Amino acid sequence: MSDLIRFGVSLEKGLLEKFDKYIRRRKWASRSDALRDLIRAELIKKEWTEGDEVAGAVTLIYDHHRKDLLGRLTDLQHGYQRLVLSTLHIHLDHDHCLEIIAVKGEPAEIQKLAETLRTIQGVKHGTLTMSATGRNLD
Ligand code: NI
Repeated sequence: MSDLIRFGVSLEKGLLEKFDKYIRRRKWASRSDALRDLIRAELIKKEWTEGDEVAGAVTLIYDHHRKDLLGRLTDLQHGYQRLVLSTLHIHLDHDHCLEIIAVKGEPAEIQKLAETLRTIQGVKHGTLTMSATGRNLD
């Protein structure tokens, strides 16, 4: 574990009250925990714009009856094999599938893959969860 360093933070009273309210609502145990998570969130944002390797997940909801779409999705994942770590397919109901594609690699390439996947005809919703490899977060 990294060495912990204590430091003082000066904030406007009103801003601190808002921050404490936010901390309670988000169920953080302390200001330190909240600051740590918020700093990491900012570092992750930076990794997605300036870094060379990130990790995340593409989540897709699509029409199960579109057999052409299934083929296209699989072809794309084979094409981007270096980025795709694993895929979880869930049959949501009679008509819908949920697919979670775990990805790791160069940020711009992952965003391109996510954009390509979520704009396939028949995909009803697609999101990219932008996370990190975890290496640069402490
Ligand atoms: Ni399915």
